[in-house]
Parts: sequence; structure tokens; C-alpha cells
Amino acid sequence: MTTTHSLGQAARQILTQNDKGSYTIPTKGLYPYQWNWDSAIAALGFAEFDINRAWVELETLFSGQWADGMVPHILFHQPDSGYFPGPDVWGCGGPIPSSGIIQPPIAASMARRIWEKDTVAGASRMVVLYPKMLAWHRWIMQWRLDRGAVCTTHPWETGRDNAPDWDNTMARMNASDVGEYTRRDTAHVNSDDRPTKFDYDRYIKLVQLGRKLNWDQAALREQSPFRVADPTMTFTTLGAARDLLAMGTELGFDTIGLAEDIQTLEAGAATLWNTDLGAFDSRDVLSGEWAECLSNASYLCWLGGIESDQMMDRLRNTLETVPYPVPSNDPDSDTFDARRYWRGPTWAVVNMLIGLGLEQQGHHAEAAELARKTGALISEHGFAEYFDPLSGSPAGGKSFTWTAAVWLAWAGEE
Ligand code: 2M8
Repeated sequence: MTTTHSLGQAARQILTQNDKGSYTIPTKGLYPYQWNWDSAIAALGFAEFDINRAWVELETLFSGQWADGMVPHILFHQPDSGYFPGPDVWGCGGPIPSSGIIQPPIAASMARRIWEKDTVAGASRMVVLYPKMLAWHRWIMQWRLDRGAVCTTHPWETGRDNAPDWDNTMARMNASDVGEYTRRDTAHVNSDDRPTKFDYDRYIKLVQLGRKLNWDQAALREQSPFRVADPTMTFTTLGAARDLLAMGTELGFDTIGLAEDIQTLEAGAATLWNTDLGAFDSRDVLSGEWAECLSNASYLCWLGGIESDQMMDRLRNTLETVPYPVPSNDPDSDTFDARRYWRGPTWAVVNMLIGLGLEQQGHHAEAAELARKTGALISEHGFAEYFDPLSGSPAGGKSFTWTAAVWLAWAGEE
């Protein structure tokens, strides 16, 4: 039998194997670069056994920050032909070759947790990191708000690539002129577990549009057919704003505007409540339509410091009825697919973010239950990228950094 102790060793080994010195790749082959929110999670994992390395991870991420404050979703530190689309397709400037979009801004929230482990050492690292994190927060507030909710401009920004949240918006897009390209993901893993060609054509079409507009946010706001206010971006931005305010106040840094931003984002979070669905939902800004999707991101409300009795009832029900919760899509929905990436599978990483939010809000019993179930899933089925929520079977990449980090920082605790 595998013990908690040996799983801890295996998890540390995965982080070490995926460590490129100053940044960590999500997994070998499939994802050979530094991803934004994966890196923030990796930092939390490293903090369990090497706190200096945890800070280095975040420092490397922010070394790719653009002059306007944006922090890219991928930093292409070294060329690698195993991933598409690479830096030549994105055509971005910036200090390090990168993508032109963001990912959920959880870095500040992970930094707060790392800082709390050692506030003396953390203070000296945050002197440099805090203004960068604040600049990224301000960039989001400047460019991405709709009625106070935070919008995504590409499915990849939310990290929930092929979630059904985007189906209606994507169906309205014409990608017939996207041209020929060769996917690399399906060379690494089973194509039934990955997004479809229909979706991929639109992902690439949006990259082509961003490149044509030189990643100018004002032009993109005018011209892009994809602008969706979403729970992932809104709740993580809200949580990050609260964490920046807490750290900034404690450390005597600039907190100007953060309290007002929190109020704005709280009002924005309220605009994501879909009364008919009875859950936080995504909202297409251009058409005004709801996505009608209960996703695992709907449960990130607590990470954003937002309470909801209805979401709590749903969570308790999910914990009781789904064998390996929390599924990324409602198992009762027509769009549910137990294996296809963000259309049903359970992601340990999102479970941890939900759980950290529950703990922060004082819902200790539910947080502990979710951590226990996530820990059991990982110990039975390994450090996979994601899992079938009905059978628990592993899918996607193996020896995955964020699943290992989740074990170390949260799910593997006794
Ligand atoms: C997945 O996204 C990338 C694009 O960013 C891909 O499929 O190529 C998502 O699961 C995302 O959330 C994650 O950050 C990334 C790396 O693990 O992979």
C-alpha cells in the first residue's frame, strides 16, 4: 500500500523533475513552458519544502510582465517544437517571448499564503513582487471589466479551455479562414480527452485576431467576437484584490484604490448570479446571454470572499452524489462529458482553490471533506492532469505539477 509519506516523496519528485531551475513546466511533453496559474500553484507546493524556490517561481513569472502590467499566460523561455501555438504564432513583444493573453490571477493569493509561512523572509520578496502584482491587478481593472465582473477574451484565459461556458459564443464565430496548422497536444495524449477541432480553430482564430491588432486591448474590446464575463476571472481577481490589500496594509505598501476595486468586483460578482440556473454562471457580454453552466468555477465564490447559501447547498449535494467531486460540468447537463478536459472531469487544482476559499470563509467541515476526497482521488489514481468524476480514472498528462503541488500543500495533509 502507498503511504501518505511515500506519496509526499513522489509529489516532491514530480516538482523537482518538472523544475527547469527558475520555473516549473506543468508536465513533460504536453506543456513544455511556464504557465501562469500552474506556476502560482507550483510555488505553493514548493513552499512546503523549499520556500526560497517558491519565491523564485513567482519572481520568474513576473519577469515576463509586460510594460503595461499584463502578465502573460505562457512564457516561452526556451524554444520547444512539442507545443502549438508557440511564440511565432502569438507574435508578442514583452521581456520574454510570450502569449498575448492572461490566466486567472491567483499569484497574489498564493503569494499571501507563502508569505504567511515566513513573514520575515516573505516581506523582502514581496517588496519587489507586490508592485508588480498590483500593476497586473490594475491592468485587469482597466481593461477587462463589464458591470464590475471580469471578462475573458479567450477560452484559454480562464484555464477552462473547452468548458461549455463558451459554446454559444464560439458557435457564432466564423473560423473558416483560419488556415492549416498542426496540433501537438493530440500527439501526446488521447484526442478524445482533448478539445475538438471546431474549438481549436476558434482558439487559433482569436490568437490571429490578437496578433493582427498588436494585442492592443482597446482595439480588442472593439473588435473581438469573444468577451465573456466569467466566474473564474471574477472570483480570482476579487480574491487577489483582497489578498493584496491585506498584505499591502500589513507591510505598509501602496494600497490606493484596492478597497474601491473590491466593491466594484463584488458588484460584478453579483451580476454573474443566474437566478434560473441557481448558480454563478458565465455571461456573454456581446449577446447578453447566460451560458447556463454550473461549472467547478461557480464554486470559486468563497475564494473571492462571496457567500452563497445556494452554492453551499449545491456543494454539499455534489460532495454526496458525485463519486469523485468536483466535476467541471454538471453531470446532469447535456454537455457533460466525463473525459473531455473541462467538460466534465474533476481537476484537483480547482478543488484546492475551492477548498482554500471554504477555509478562508470558515466553512471548515466542507473544506476538510473536499480535501479528503481529493486526497483519496490522487492516492488511488496518481498525479494526473485531471480525472473522470464518475470512475476516478486518470486522464491527460501524467506526473503533473499542479496535482503534485495540491497534494503537498492541501490534499495530502493528515
Ligand atoms: C491547459 O491549457 C493549455 C492552453 O493554455 C492547452 O490546453 O494547451 C489548461 O488546462 C490550462 O488551465 C492550464 O493552465 C494549461 C497548462 O497546464 O493547460
